[in-house]
Amino acid sequence: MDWPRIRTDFPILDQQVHGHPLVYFDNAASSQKPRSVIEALVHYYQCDNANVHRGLHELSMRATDAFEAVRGKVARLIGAAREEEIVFTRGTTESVNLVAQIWAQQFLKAGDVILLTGMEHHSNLVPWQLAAKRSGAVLKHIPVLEDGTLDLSTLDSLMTEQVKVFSCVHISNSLGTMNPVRELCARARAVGAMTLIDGAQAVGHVPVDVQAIGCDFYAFSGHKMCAPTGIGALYGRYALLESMDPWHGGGEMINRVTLETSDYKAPPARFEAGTPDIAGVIGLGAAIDYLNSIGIAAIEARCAELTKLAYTRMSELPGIRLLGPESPRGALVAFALECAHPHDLVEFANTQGLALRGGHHCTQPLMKRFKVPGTSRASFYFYNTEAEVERMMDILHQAVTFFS
Ligand code: 7TS
Repeated sequence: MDWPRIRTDFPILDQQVHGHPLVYFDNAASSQKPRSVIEALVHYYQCDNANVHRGLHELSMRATDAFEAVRGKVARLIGAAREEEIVFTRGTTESVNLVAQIWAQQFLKAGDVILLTGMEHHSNLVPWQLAAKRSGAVLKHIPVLEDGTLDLSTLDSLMTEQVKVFSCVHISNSLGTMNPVRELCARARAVGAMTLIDGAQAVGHVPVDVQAIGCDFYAFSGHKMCAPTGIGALYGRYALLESMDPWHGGGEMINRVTLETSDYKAPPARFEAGTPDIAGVIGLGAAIDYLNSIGIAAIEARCAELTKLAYTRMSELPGIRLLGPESPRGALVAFALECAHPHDLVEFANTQGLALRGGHHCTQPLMKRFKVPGTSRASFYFYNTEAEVERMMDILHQAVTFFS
């Protein structure tokens, strides 16, 4: 694969920051966008812009065709059985909230158990806390071991008939841990629980097959996989989506409306009230085409290479603590330096043109578990290079000298 050429597809990477070449290692927060995605947005607004679904004129039909074609692309990317199982949302957070509000309101009762893990992003934790409060259900968590993997020995006692919801992150944004989602979903299914996987760090990074995983719902965001911000999706098993009430009321989600009552369209339209983010969806489609042109397996292998190099080189730094399992791991390395607070380190790195992220990464309970106020995190995508990893190492060595 010609990775140096692929890198040139990302115009933003070719710039200086504070007099140094930009090294962008904050991909777990948001990825950069290739020219083809940017051009798809410009093309849509310059040539096809119109509202979808309602128009019989040419532009509306073009916009609708382009919009709806992306549903199939998403379905194929994540192995859904049919494209009607894909609901467009603003991203992972909104997808989880849809399920934690609508599914939970219909099917969760007082005393039921919602089983999560100790490494969930707040967006797969707080919505369930709200659902528990509303329903009287009880929250439980699979603990995280010192090596950053889940303590699966607790499953026999935790995965009981009372568990009605099991949800966990596919790849942890704070540890890099790749959870055995297929096995976990099988265990949850065996006790009759509904399953939802948070795939924010997985889609576009590793091959995802929701049918092989065997989950009921799968949530992800476009912006972490080369698509624009503000667009993502919720996969839901069709029978389940069909059994659910609508979420937002409004245009596009109804069949017939009287002053007193309405009846609702079948999924996915039932969950997509109002004018959607048409440009965002078209951008998501362009991102999927782009990623497929490289190949998700090749992307996974490239990210694993860069991550392994970074992990190995970073483990040589004096006073560093690396969090999460060495391998397998997602494309990130989170660490704590004895000599510097993460925010100070990230500010220091920024003066050298290096974009890291420091803080709790929206996983405060996990930081508490590891007894750190936060960590610094370098996260990679396929357009990063070995030379950038080496440049980061220079900067980290300088930081150790500076702060010690
Ligand atoms: N779940 C995981 C595992 C995530 O990493 C994130 C975002 C979300 C959910 C929420 O995604 P959103 O697109 O709805 O915001 N993670 C991060 C991060 O690690 N740094 O900034 C955002």
